[in-house]
Amino acid sequence: MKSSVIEVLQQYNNFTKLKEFSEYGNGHINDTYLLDYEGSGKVILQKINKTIFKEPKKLMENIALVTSFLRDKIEKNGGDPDRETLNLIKTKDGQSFYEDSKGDIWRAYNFIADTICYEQVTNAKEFYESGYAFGNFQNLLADFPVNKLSEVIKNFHNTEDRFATFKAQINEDPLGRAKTVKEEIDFFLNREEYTHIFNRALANNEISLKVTHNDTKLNNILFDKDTKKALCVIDLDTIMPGVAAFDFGDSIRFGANKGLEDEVDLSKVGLDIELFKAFTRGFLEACGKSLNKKEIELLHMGAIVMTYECGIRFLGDYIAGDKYFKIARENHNLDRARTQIKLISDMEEHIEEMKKIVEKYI
Ligand code: ADP
Ligand code: GN1
Ligand code: MG
Repeated sequence: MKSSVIEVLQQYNNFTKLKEFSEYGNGHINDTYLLDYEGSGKVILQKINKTIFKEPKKLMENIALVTSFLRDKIEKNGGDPDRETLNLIKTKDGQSFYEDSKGDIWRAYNFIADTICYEQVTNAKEFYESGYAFGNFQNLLADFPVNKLSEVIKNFHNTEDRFATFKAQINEDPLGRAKTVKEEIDFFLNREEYTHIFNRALANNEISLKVTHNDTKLNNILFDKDTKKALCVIDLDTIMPGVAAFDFGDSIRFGANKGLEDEVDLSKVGLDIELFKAFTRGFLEACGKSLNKKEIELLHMGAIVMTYECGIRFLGDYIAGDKYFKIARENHNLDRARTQIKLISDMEEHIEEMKKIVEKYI
């Protein structure tokens, strides 16, 4: 075990009485460990990626505020706050994180037992559940004081800004990779119009900013293993003011894909319209009342724009030399970018159908 981990374990009561310690989960960003120790339950220990999160202490302030707000709400609504929200474990000094001697920030959460975390949807009911959970998450936080939240990654879902970064990455091209992926680059450059849709709608006050999750992948929800109901929304690093259609859209991008995000066989990748329908129903049953007509009308465009944005992030990172997203194999980010391209093409073919599905809820 690394010395930094040993140093961290010493900051918490009992954590050194370890029975088990292992790397855990499939996140692309943080280092996540599962630990099991004598005398009590399991714990999720995470080192925050400080290359990505430049102000990890502010991020931890956000999470401490949001989780305690959610705890109170869930308790008031008669739910189980130990299982329906993340709960930070305090250090011996009563802090919600620990800064180690290298300046890395660590946090510990209660492990939520008897849950399943899916990488791919197995049936429409499950995806309906996930839509309801992310919609409800927005609802629970609707009266959270937004001004208390720090913007942990500036311009996180500003697609115009992401596009500018993408073009800069192509120009810099430190490894000479750009010429090998010209077709993929052109696919995105030819669709620049997508980058303006939401900035324009915000500037015209047609839609508004809400407290959103901003990283609504299926594997950021824990499902109850017995009831198969969505239980807890996790990965709260990117909670910030955002656009409802982006939470909707990122879920569709990941979960309504017939294939995995990094599937190499592109014939397996495409939009599953039944899953799109199921998620839309769940999401809008939970938060439809708080959205105006335009916000509902733009939901399906949120799916295209989020897939586009993620595509330029994956391709840009491939060109830049895989600096941002964790990779497990050569060309991993390129494979991910290609699935996004296939998915966008498929969504473009089904755009009228997607539009009709969301418009039923206006
Ligand atoms: P990343 O930002 O790297 O995606 P996450 O916070 O999503 O990190 O955690 C990675 C994985 O760890 C999750 O997908 C989930 O499987 C698991 N996980 C995280 N927190 C908990 C928890 N409190 N209880 C059980 N599993 C968890
Ligand atoms: C990252 O942390 P994780 O794996 O849930 C990324 C998201 C991307 C996603 C693509 C902070 O999410 O924005 O959409 O990968 N998170 C951050 O899979 O950049
Ligand atoms: Mg995650």
